[in-house]
Amino acid sequence: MKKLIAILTLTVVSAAAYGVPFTDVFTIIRHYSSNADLHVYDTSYDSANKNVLGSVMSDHFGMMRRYAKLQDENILFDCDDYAFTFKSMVSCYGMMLGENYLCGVLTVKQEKEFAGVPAGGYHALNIMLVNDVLIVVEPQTYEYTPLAEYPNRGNIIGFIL
Ligand SMILES: [Ca+2]
Repeated sequence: MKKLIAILTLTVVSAAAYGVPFTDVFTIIRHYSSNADLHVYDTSYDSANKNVLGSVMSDHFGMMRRYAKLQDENILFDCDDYAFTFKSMVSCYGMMLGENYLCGVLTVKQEKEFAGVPAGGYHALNIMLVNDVLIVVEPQTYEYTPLAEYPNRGNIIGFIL
């Protein structure tokens, strides 16, 4: 048992040191969303942890609140803008911490309700690698779930990583 723990620890450490090859990410995404368009811009990615995720959410929420105060309503700032600004915030944390965190924008045919967003029409939200698990994040409510359990995983149109 001790040996198994040591091997598992080494596996996690080596994944953290060298990153996750984009081909592995490709394979996982393809497993759940076989028809989605995939746009991948890096050869490998690092996994964030829950602390980074929490900090990104807190900073993103603060930024949204700060700029929303400047205008009563802007209907053009919608789901895609929330998703791209969230992705940008993750990139800023990656720059600060010297990591290449995986965070992408995904577009989906919203056939089922998720994280407070009702079914119907099309939607944009985020995918992120946290503790070596791909999760789907709703950047308007900050709820998230593993891609494996995301109710619209079969209706994803595209990913920009
Ligand atoms: Ca928009």
